[in-house]
Amino acid sequence: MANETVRRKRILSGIQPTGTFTLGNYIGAVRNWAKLQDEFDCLYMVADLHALTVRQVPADLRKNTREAAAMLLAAGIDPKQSILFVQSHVPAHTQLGWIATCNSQFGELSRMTQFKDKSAKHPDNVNGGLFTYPSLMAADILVYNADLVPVGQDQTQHLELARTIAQRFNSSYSPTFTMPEGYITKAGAKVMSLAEPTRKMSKSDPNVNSFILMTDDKDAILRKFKRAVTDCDGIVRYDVAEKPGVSNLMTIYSVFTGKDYDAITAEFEGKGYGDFKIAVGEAVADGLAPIQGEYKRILADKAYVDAVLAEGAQGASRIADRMVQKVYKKVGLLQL
Ligand code: ATP
Ligand code: LTN
Repeated sequence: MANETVRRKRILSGIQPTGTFTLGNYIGAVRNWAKLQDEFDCLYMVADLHALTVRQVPADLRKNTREAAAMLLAAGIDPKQSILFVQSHVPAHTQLGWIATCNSQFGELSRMTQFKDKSAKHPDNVNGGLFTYPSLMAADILVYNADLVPVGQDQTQHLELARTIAQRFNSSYSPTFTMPEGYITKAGAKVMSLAEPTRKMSKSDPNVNSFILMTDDKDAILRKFKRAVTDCDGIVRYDVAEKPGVSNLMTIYSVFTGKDYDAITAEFEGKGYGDFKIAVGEAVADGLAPIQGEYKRILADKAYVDAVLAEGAQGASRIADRMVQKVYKKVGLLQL
């Protein structure tokens, strides 16, 4: 990290190791993380503690955590520039998490749509962690005094709570936490399911045709786009309300080719959705190929990945431990 007299803005973000990343994770979050490294001091974490809010098979969670780290490296996170770590390796998160929970209101947590969605999806496991998840996420951010948090649109409500907690703590005690801002790019903040384009693309969707995985090969990518739900008017035009499926494909195509929506409409004028879908599939497959190559190479060297994570945990702890001490003192916990 650069050591400058004026502190660069700090960035923190996280992703859960609940499975292989989707194209939604990549476009909405991870793709931007790499780009921000030159301008900001960045901390990126694999949020394994958050993953425990739904049941996990221990061996799978371990594997997914290392794979998630490898994928972040493959997608361009440079450990020489940024701090890459696993959430559970930095105890300060849970330490500040408790303080954040005690500064979160029951009503605020009850209103969280992710809590409502996930409780509906797992009615047999509506656990306390699922409920207080946003307080832990607030601690993830506040423990580093992060200025910016690059995430997809679905995280805005959680970010708002982090701001509420920061504000509440600062006015109850004394100015302590930086007010974090969301960093949400316009295009691709919410990539939709290919099967149900009014719902978010999600790696935990049971329908494998609803998402593209970062590890999908070209055949799978082309096949999934070919099956993507569109509409029947046959015109490639951006209109989220009337044409959510086509608009979603246009967003994806735009991200991978740099073309704007008007140019895409012009490109496919007079052609059917068949040609359009093939073009989207090819652009995505070509765009993901280098990342997939890197991913394979990096994952083959587990010792390297683990060394990056060990160093990352140290770097992150250095910053976060200081904040926990400061906060513990302010709230009146006895210091010896
Ligand atoms: P799960 O299905 O397990 O809930 P998820 O696919 O929603 O997971 P997360 O780990 O919760 O993924 O999200 C990691 C990051 O990816 C977050 O910043 C989130 O906003 C972003 N993200 C997830 N899905 C999408 C999507 N469909 N479009 C844009 N961004 C997304
Ligand atoms: N809640 C996020 C993952 C996450 C995160 C964070 C994102 C955990 N802690 C801190 C940004 C900042 C998710 O489910 N997508």
